Amino acid sequence: MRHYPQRLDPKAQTALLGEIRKIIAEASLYTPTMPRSGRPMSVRMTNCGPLGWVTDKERGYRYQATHPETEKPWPAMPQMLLDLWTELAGYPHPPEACLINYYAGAAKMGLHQDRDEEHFSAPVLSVSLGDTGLFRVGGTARKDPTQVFELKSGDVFVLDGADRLAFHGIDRILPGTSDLLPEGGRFNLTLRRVTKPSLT
Ligand code: MD3
Ligand code: FE
Repeated sequence: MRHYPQRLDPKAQTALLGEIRKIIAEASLYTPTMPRSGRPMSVRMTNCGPLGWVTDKERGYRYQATHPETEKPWPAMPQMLLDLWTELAGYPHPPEACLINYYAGAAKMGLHQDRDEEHFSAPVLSVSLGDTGLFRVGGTARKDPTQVFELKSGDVFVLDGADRLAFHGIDRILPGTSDLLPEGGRFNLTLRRVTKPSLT
């Protein structure tokens, strides 16, 4: 697991936030629901790039090329994010999905693994914007001991190797820790590869 504290300076954070606002204007944040129970998640989500991660009661966790409400293709991934992936991911193919999570005041995300992708050889790259998030990460078994890190605005994390399948979650955000978002809260962007690159 590689942590790049403050990899984006305040100017770059503002520029990236502008790109995220444009994406949300086209592909609004929606409230995902858990498979089977239909229970709403506290985090709101949207995506950019060729594929997006979605979940609902009927069809569960999956990647798809369209927004679940508008059924329009996801907006393109901003060049800044593609460049960040090229620079830091160490993976010779571009990311296919960028999940945009928005945590308002009391939102959190329970401990889980990311395993809806076709393969796990590509890293996951995460960018945080706005209020600090308390990020909990353990091992590849749910019962493994966990550690908590603060994810601050402008921080980038790259998860590869064994850490790619580590259990992780967001315990809570710390309101008022960043001035980037006037409305408060936290955005997290996760860039992923979903499909196996073809050998040709
Ligand atoms: C550790 N998001 O969207 S990003 C998720 O801050 C997710 O919104 C969190 O977990 C958030 O699935 C954490 C950091 C992250 C992303 C992927 C990981 C940590 C990870 C994959 C494996 C291990
Ligand atoms: Fe995750």
